[in-house]
Amino acid sequence: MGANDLQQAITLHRPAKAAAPRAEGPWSVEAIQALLDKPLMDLLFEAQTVHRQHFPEGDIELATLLSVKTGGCPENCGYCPQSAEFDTGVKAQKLMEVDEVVRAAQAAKDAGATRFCMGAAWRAPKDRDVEKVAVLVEAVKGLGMQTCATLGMLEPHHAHQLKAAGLDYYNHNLDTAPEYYTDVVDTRTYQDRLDTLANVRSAGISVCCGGIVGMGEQPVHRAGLIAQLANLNPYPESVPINSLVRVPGTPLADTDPVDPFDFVRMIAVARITMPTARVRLSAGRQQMGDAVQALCFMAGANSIFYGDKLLVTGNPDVEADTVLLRKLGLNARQVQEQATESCAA
Ligand code: SAM
Ligand code: DTB
Ligand code: SF4
Repeated sequence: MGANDLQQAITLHRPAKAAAPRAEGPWSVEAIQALLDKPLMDLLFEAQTVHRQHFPEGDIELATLLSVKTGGCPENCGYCPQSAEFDTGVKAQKLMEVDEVVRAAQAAKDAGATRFCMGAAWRAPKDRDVEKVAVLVEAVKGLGMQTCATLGMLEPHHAHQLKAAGLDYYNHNLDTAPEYYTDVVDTRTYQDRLDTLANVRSAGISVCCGGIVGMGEQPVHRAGLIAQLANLNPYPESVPINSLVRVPGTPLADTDPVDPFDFVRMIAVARITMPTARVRLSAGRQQMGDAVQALCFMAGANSIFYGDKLLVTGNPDVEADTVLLRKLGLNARQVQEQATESCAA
């Protein structure tokens, strides 16, 4: 084949046309479904184009999680190892003391994390719980980190109290489409979730809201989740996309694993529909492999949970992530600094 033939073959295979920047919402479920159904390479190209327009530096945000109050939760979220209804072997623990939390946050900061997210297995915190968490938030903020908390449903006065303590983000996921929600949890409603998100917004706290892929949902439910997120006005500043961690003892433990390319598609569509959000490649990375994670970054993921543990399940360790980021040429400066420090130690 001559050079001209080769050029022609390439041109015939894929007309080289840059993806047009998309207008922002409102998004119909059908429009999102159409994106999810695109040929993967076209979808990746479009997502990467949007990504580069809004995040020219291409850095990956590193957020560390800590379960500050573990297990014994009265809700029955079918995916969750911390529900008291399921026998998962998770031991309930009371709220951690401030100095323990500060030690963990300082260690996360030293490892390169910029955000620290405190999770509590509550349906909704009581006034006295919020008072205690406010102390934790203030202490972590004092270390110069961005603060995030995920504590369950919040009343307006709780949100204001946390904001006053220095809370930057509140994580509260919609998890799936409204029509599938009752298949997953029935101790609260979708509207309860939306009400908490509105309370968080009104208090001036940035919203971290996403969902889970791989809970036995249909493709239309995946499109429905993205439509809900992208049509929040404004859409969330952070969008965690979790791949279900199938924990023995939970009702969803035997669900079929999600096709990795379908997961990548969800990241890409989150990026296209919420162009300025930090899209977080969240739970499930331990089961994912480096190549799929690399595709997720290509699709526009620019945040990860960073640290050996999520809340109660595992996560790739810091060293593995450092190696992966270095191999991919991501966060070159941070990775370099960390390597120098560990050599000096
Ligand atoms: N109790 C609070 C709540 O439900 O909002 C905060 C903690 S809860 C563990 C935070 C989020 O973690 C859930 O909304 C869900 O999206 C995610 N999550 C929990 N278990 C998971 C699992 N096994 N796999 C993937 N994501 C999970
Ligand atoms: C989110 O979207 N994922 C995180 C965080 N927000 C709180 C939690 C993932 C939990 C995975 C299972 C576990 O370790 O409990
Ligand atoms: Fe409780 Fe949150 Fe787990 Fe649901 S996801 S059982 S509310 S800790």
